[in-house]
Amino acid sequence: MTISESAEKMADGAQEPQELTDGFHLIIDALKLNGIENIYHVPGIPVTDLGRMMQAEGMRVVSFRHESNAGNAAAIAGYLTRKPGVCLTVSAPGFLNGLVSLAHATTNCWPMILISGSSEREIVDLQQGDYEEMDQLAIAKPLCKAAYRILHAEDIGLGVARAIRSAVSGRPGGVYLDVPASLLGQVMDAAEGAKSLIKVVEPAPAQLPGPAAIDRALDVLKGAKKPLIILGKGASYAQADDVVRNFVETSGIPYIAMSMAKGLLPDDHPQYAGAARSLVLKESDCVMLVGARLNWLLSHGKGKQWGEPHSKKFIHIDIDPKEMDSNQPIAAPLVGDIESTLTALLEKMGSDWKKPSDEWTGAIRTKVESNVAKMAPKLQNNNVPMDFHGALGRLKRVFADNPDAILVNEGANTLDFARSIIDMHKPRKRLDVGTWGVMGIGMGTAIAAAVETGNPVVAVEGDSAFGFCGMEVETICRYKLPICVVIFNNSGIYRGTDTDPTGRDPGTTVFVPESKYEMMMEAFGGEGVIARSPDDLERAVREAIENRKPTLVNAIIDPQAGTESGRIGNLNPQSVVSKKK
Ligand code: ADP
Ligand code: TZD
Ligand code: MG
Repeated sequence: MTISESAEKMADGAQEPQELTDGFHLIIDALKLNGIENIYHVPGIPVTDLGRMMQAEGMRVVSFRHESNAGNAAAIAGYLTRKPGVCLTVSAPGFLNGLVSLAHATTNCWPMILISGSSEREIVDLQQGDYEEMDQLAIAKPLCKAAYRILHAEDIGLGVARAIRSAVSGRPGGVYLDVPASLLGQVMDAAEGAKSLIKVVEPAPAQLPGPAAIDRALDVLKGAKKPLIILGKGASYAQADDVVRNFVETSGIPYIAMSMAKGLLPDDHPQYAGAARSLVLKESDCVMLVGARLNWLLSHGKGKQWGEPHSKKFIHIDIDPKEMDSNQPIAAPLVGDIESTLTALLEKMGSDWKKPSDEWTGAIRTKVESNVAKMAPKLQNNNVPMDFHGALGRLKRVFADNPDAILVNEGANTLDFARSIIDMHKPRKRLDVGTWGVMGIGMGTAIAAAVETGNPVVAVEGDSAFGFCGMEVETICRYKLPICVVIFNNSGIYRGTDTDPTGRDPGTTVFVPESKYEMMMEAFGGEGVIARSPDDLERAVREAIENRKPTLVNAIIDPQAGTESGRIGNLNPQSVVSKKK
């Protein structure tokens, strides 16, 4: 029924005046009914009023300057909360800007819903040239886990419920929800509307491997002389922190943590073998993957790094059966959720589980200690200009004293060095570029981290990485968020030293030297600081965490300090021809 039809009906006096609801309010009610309170948004036709009404109805609506940042915020909100993070955009260009983050969420197995307004279906489908015309549903479909369009107000409850369940059940991922402009204005009886909403019951049901799979895995573990556990961000996403810790400690098996799983158990845990990574990957004879894929980040489980030729046995816990045998044969697949699976393993392990030999754990401890000792003096340097070690050595101390602060991290050298130098002490405190290594996640991630947790956030950003999302410092100031952005300013991508061989232009990877990024924060009322020494840097970041004011620290790093592509330079293709020259 349209608004004028319902008004006519009321004027006729054929019925008592009806209480009405509309598409706008049904969407809001459906989201709120399912516990979704935060929206990451860029306004415009046809969703401007939807954003306003969401705010008026008590939702927290954070308006961004660019949809890619709003989308990255929603993606990480999903990771942090196990509820879909919601990004709300306009049609065609706004939708496309949000799409990279939807694909990023899907790739990382994080629940997210991208809600985009869309234009008149009849005109779009006949390609008659509507305002922001685009067949968004068709474009989104291959890039996310599921995509739906809602055409009728009475289907909004169902559409939102399907989106939520698709995003969080099984392997989580991104969902696209297409909301045509005409849907928002559709009206229906308020009581009928309320009845049409669905509160999703158990959106992410437990999944248990059968008893035979548990026995098989324990047999493989018992046969291992040099076992290793690898914790991935699926394990930190699962929020089964106590069970994970109990399993690791009961088994006595050394473990390493993938980037975002750092801190799931504190990085100073005696079983943590992070500083002996090369040794454990090479020498282990049995590897148990817990919410981590054997993708490029683990060299697909093969090659020199893994001590190939090897006959390692793999045990793999993952909620997605298709992940098994994707790169290496899995001797003991455990298809299930991490909490249920580890609980089932623990029950059968009992209290007299035989821990790995002192020979294995002792060799790892020795290696960890010698590597840590080797690194220590580098981390204490007070060089000016700063290098990565001197700067990060100080930030390591700051995080040790502020274990609840959230570290957001992107860049190449800035990412790789920070990952190995800064210890994390609590779960889900390290948020970074994820599986794709996307530059520009920083500001959206920092904003969502502050909004979802209320904790102070320190975003350690390569100067290039920051450039992809830097305008959101205005958003940080506008919402007065406790975020300290630290730019590792080496005046370029990897290094600030490239030149154009023809002498005409700047080299392709360099920026204006020593750009004054701190002025960007000052422009919007935040604190801007230049740090030239490790002392300056440490002081400024401690102060920002303490006073929770939006702050940008421009940390000047030696332009020569970095290496090409950080630690993954080996992935660059080589030109034989230009080498010859
Ligand atoms: P990392 O990059 O840290 O190695 P990945 O993103 O590669 O981690 O792997 C995460 C894995 O965790 C995915 O394969 C995903 O299916 C899985 N996963 C996500 N949530 C759960 C869960 N609750 N239980 C089990 N596996 C999960
Ligand atoms: N575009 C996107 C969206 N993601 C990317 N990963 C890249 C481009 C390519 N890229 C990297 O992989 S790292 C990087 C780019 C542009 C920037 C590295 O420079 P930085 O860090 O200043 O951020 P360091 O500390 O100077 O190495
Ligand atoms: Mg740089």
